[in-house]
Amino acid sequence: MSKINKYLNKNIALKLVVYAVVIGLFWVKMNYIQANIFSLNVENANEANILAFNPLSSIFLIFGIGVLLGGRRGMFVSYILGSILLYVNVLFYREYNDFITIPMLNQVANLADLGGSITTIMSPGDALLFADVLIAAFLLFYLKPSRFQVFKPKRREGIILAIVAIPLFLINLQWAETERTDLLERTFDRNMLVKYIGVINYHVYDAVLQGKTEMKKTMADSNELVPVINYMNENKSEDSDRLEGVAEGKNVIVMSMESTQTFVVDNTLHGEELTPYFNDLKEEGIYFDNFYHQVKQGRTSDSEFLLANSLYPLNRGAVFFTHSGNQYEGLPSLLNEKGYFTSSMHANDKTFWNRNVMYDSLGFDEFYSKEDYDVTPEKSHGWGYLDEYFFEDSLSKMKEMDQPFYTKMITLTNHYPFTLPEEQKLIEEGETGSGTLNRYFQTIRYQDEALKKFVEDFKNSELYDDTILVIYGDHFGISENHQKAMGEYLDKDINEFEQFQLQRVPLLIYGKGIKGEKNHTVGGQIDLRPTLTNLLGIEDDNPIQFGHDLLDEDRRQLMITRDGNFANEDYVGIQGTCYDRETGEKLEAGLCDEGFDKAQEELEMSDSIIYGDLLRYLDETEMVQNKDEGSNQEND
Ligand code: GP9
Ligand code: MN
Repeated sequence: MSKINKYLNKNIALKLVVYAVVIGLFWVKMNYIQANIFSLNVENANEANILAFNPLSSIFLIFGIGVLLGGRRGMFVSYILGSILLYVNVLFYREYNDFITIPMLNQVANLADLGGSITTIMSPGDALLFADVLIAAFLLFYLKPSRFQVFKPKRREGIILAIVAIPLFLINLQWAETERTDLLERTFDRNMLVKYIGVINYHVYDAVLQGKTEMKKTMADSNELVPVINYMNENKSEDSDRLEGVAEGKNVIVMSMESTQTFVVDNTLHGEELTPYFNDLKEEGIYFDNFYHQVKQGRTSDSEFLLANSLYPLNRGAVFFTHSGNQYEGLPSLLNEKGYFTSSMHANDKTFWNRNVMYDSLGFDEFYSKEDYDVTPEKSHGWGYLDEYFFEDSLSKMKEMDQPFYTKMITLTNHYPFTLPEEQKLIEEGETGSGTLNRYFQTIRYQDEALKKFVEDFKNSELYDDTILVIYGDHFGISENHQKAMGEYLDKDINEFEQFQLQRVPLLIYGKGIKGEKNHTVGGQIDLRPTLTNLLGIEDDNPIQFGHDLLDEDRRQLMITRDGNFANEDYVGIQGTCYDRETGEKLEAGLCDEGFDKAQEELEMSDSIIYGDLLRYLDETEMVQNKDEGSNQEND
């Protein structure tokens, strides 16, 4: 009897060892990836420990499900699928410094184009990330020391594993809350989420979020718009007269410059200016040097969304894809009503970023896409039509347009991977440790030359007298993957604060009658629409806009990023840390509380509008509000 018992115990012990080693193997791998491949900004020992602990609950969960559904085979399938999931995240992270969201999966065609070739982000060493799969296979199927049974888990053991995952996750969450309270409720930053709950749990969280957001539209009703309208009324800046209507009745050209960051302006390489033409041009117009991009996963399309609606883009996916069917009160529609002919010009496939669909929702009359340009192989490179030819063709089109017109141009050549034909290289490559940054200097320099030709031709055309030109950068070109090289070039350490400040993009308003000035106001792309309508002297009857006219001297200076960070006149708040905006010095955290709260409030409100498609209730709600105001007056 005792012999049998001994035998059984030994087998149970072996089983536990196999469980422990297989779980341990996956744990080590996941830890390695989270700590060494992702850059999650671990700030102290507590965070490092949370990061090391957080894979456990998800491992118990996936192996538990595996065993429950298919015994040891099921466990092995979980091991393989888990490994693939981790690897997909590794590849995505290398390219985007971000984690995939479910809405992004609908954009695979776009993603493939965006990231260039997938082989460039894979490396032979990655095979090591799968070496453990072989060890796991051996342990699960072949390990059989003499007088022991091979590992044969019972299905109900799967339930036990999955149940153990629950307290493990609760411990994880409680622990994470010591660093960040209400983590799951108030975190927009995926890097932060992964740091605290781990990448696999993050995907579960993302799936729950997806379900919730899908519910929101179905459940939404017009009452939800009331607090939003009230918020807008409370936060409105007083109408300013500054430069109001100076461009009344004029045509508008808005030029979105691909991947153009402010750090290139007035900067040099090998003693040569990177943007010599823009540097001079900006002296003749209103140039903003504290203007930030506010995009997230939708990149250029997010910047277009900000401009058209003065709403924040989404934190997950590109709103151009996920909510193109919503009702909007886009700037193009407004301008149409005021007699403008509105168009967008971009020599890429019209389906890219779902533009052909979304542009209709925003109210554009026309979209001049690739098929409307004389795109030939000789005039193309990399992403397609070279900027110089795009500019040339676009100007000819404008000369034929009905006036007044509003047209948005989007350049393309200065896009990752930043390559150029030999003849178009006007400056030597950079000499930093990053090929990407080194080439970026060349494409930036090229773009400036193309701009010069365009603006000079524009100035010599009849359009000049009646047109204002607004030039802005759409988003960063150099990601934080290249921080070290950036530090070499700028000759400073690129810390969290500097990285934040690198998200500034140029903004210039230029045209006859507009006097040159340097404007230091802190703002972002969300402010473009109210700035433009003020210049055009147009009454904008859409009450739901988060932006504040950049030209208004009493404006609220607050720029909120999609991650819930912010910059205002005095501070920059990044993930709970407060900095002096001028010096970059770390300050007492409480000073930024107000900014963080405001950021949270506005982002949530903007999300509720998009997820609930609330603008469809605008007319109804305003009618009710007006009626209320009317009856109040009667009572007075
Ligand atoms: C593509 C162009 C570039 O049409 O707008 O897209 P991006 O990668 O910058 O979002
Ligand atoms: Mn872009």
